[in-house]
This record gives sequence, structure tokens and C-alpha cells, in this order.
Amino acid sequence: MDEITLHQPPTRPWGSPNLSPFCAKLECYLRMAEIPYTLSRFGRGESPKGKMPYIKIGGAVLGDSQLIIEDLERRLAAEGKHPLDEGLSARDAAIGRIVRRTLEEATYFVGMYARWKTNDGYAIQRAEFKKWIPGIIIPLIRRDITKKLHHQGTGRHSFEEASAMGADDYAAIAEILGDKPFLLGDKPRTVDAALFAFVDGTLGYPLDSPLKQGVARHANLVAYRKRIRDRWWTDLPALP
Ligand SMILES: N[C@@H](CCC(=O)N[C@@H](CS)C(=O)NCC(=O)O)C(=O)O
Repeated sequence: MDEITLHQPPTRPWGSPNLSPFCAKLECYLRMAEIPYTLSRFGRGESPKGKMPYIKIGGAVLGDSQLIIEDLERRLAAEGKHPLDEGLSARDAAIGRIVRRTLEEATYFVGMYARWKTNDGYAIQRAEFKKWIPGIIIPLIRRDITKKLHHQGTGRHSFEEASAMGADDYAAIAEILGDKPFLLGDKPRTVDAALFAFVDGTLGYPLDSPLKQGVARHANLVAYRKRIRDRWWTDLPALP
């Protein structure tokens, strides 16, 4: 495998891998798949999709966490190594896809609401973002995200309504996880990188919200997060 540089925000806030769940997902995948990488700063101008994360590999710049993971899975297979989703049944692949898309295309916006639209969340965001971007643009980011939340739809609900929808997503995922070590069985699959990033990003965020309480209610999701942190994130503070 060519050398990989992973470009993402430079901080590990609140004892978590990253403030962006998509960055936490991709970095977790790299660790689970045992693919070496080095970290570098995020530059919007060079990001192929204008979003974080992106990687450089063998002279190419690739964007979108999922497109990158799928590319790396193909490279692992081509090298005779073991992609995380090797041997996955069609049914499990379908379940993994639906869970991931629910998290990324629906639950994600509830987290954004908690972080950017509520005043308590915004105070936390402002303090963290100030560490790596000019403070003057942070209110503009808030305005932009609030507008996006409105257009996407989640922002039109009360925080309680939106949080209940997010909590119900996690309840459904907790049901699928059951007492298995990973979402689809005994081995980590690509979907686990995404699920870990979202569960960890919700439980680790320093704001007590109905969304966070919704995740914390599920002992299996709490244990899942710890199991993955204990194995792949020993450089972060250990969880009790
Ligand atoms: N589908 C993309 C989503 C990435 C994404 O939305 N990243 C957010 C941070 S969590 C971002 O870069 N936002 C900045 C923007 O939209 O301008 C992926 O999987 O990489």
C-alpha cells in the first residue's frame, strides 16, 4: 500500500478521536484495518469535496470517508491482504449499509443541531474551533450550519423532537447490535468504524442532551464504545 497522509482537524477534543465523526470514522477504519498513515492538517482548498477528511495516497488526493474506505478495501484485496468486509454476506452488507447511512445522513444532523444550534453546544464548539481556526469565522460557520439544518429539515423540529428521532435511531441500532462484540458479529467490519465514531462522538461530547441520554440508555452501545477504544484508541484517555 502506498503511504497515506490523512488530512483532518488537528485536535482530539473531549478525549475523542476527532470533532468530526467522518474523520473519526476514517481514522478508526485505518486502525482496524492495520493500514499505516500519518496525520496532517486539513486544507479546504485542496480537499476534493471541500469537506473533511481527505487523504493523499500515491500522488492522488481522495475525498469522502466512505469512498476512501471502499478504495482502500479494494487495494487490500488486490494486495492479497484482508479487507474488513471480506466474506460479508449480502444480508449483513445490506444491514451495515442501512445502519451507516442512517447515522451519516440522518442522525448526524441531530448531533449538528445539539452542537451548533443550541446555545450550550455552540459555546463548546466555539471554544474548540478557536484552537485551530480564526475565531472571527466561527459565528459564520454557525449561521451556515443553522441554515443547512433548516433546509435539510432537522432544524425545523424542536430540539426535543429532533433528539427523540436521533435517540430512536440509536435504539434501533442497539437492537441490531444485541450482545455481539461488533455490529455484524465477532469481527470488526467497515460499518463498525462509522458506528464507533458516532457513538463515541455522542457519549464523549461534554453536553448533557436528550440525544446523549438516548445513547447512554443502551448498555451494549456503551460497552461497544469502550471495547473499541480499549483496542484501537489506547492513545486516548481510558474509559472507566
Ligand atoms: N460524506 C462525507 C461527509 C464529510 C463531512 O460532512 N464533513 C464535515 C465535518 S463533520 C465537513 O467537512 N463540513 C464542512 C463543510 O461542509 O463545509 C464523508 O463521509 O467524508
